[in-house]
Amino acid sequence: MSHDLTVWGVGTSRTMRVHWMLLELGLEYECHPLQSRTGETRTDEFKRLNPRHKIPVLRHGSVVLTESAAIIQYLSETFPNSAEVYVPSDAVSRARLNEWCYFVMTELDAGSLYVVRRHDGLKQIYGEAPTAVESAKGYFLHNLAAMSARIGGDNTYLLGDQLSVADILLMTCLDWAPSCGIVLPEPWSHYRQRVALRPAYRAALKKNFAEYKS
Ligand SMILES: N[C@@H](CCC(=O)N[C@@H](CS)C(=O)NCC(=O)O)C(=O)O
Repeated sequence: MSHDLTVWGVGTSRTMRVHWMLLELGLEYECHPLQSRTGETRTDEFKRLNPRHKIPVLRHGSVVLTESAAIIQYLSETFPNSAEVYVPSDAVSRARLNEWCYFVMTELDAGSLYVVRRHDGLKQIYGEAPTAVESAKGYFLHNLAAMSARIGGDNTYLLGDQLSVADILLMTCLDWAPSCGIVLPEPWSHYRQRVALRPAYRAALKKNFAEYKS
C-alpha cells in the first residue's frame, strides 16, 4: 500500500536513519538521492522543503519534517509495526526512550562526532580546530564508558528485546565513529555487531550507501 512517502537524501549517517526505519516498517517510498555538499541541497526547490538546506527530509502527504530523529520517531508512531519496532505507550516508557534519544543526538552526534567532522574532515568549510577535535573524540569515549553498564546484560537492544528509535540513532553514530578515528570499546562493538544482523539494517546500508559516497 502506498502512503505518499518521499525521502530526500542518501549517503550519510543521518539519511541512513530514515531509510532504515522505513525498511523496518515495511513502507514503500519514493527516494530523491540528493547528496550533501553537491549543490543539490541549495536549489530553491529544495530550500522550500528545508531552508537550512540539509538532508534528510521526509514528506508524508502535507507533513514535511527535516530532523532525522524527529522523522524516525514520527514514522514509528504513525505506522506502528509492533513486530519490529518498539513504541512506548506511557509517559515513563516514553521518557526512558527519549532519554536515550536525546543523549545520542546531543552528546554523541552533535557534541562529539559532528565536531570532529566539521573541524577535521570538513575543516576547509568550518575551520581547523585540532584541540576541539581531540577533545570531542575523548568526550565521545568518556560518554560510552559511562553508559557501558546500561547496554550489557540480557537485552539485545537498548530498551529490551525490540529495536527502537534510540537503537537506530545509536547504531548510526557507532557506525560513524570509526571514520572519525575512534575505536569502539566493548561492549559497544559487540552491541553494534548484534544489531547489524537485522535484515532491514543491511538493506538500508545498500539503499543509503552502496551506490553513493558521502
Ligand atoms: N541534525 C540534522 C543534521 C542534518 C545534516 O547536517 N545533514 C548534512 C549531511 S549529514 C547535510 O545535509 N549537509 C548538506 C549541506 O550542508 O549543504 C539531522 O539529524 O537531520
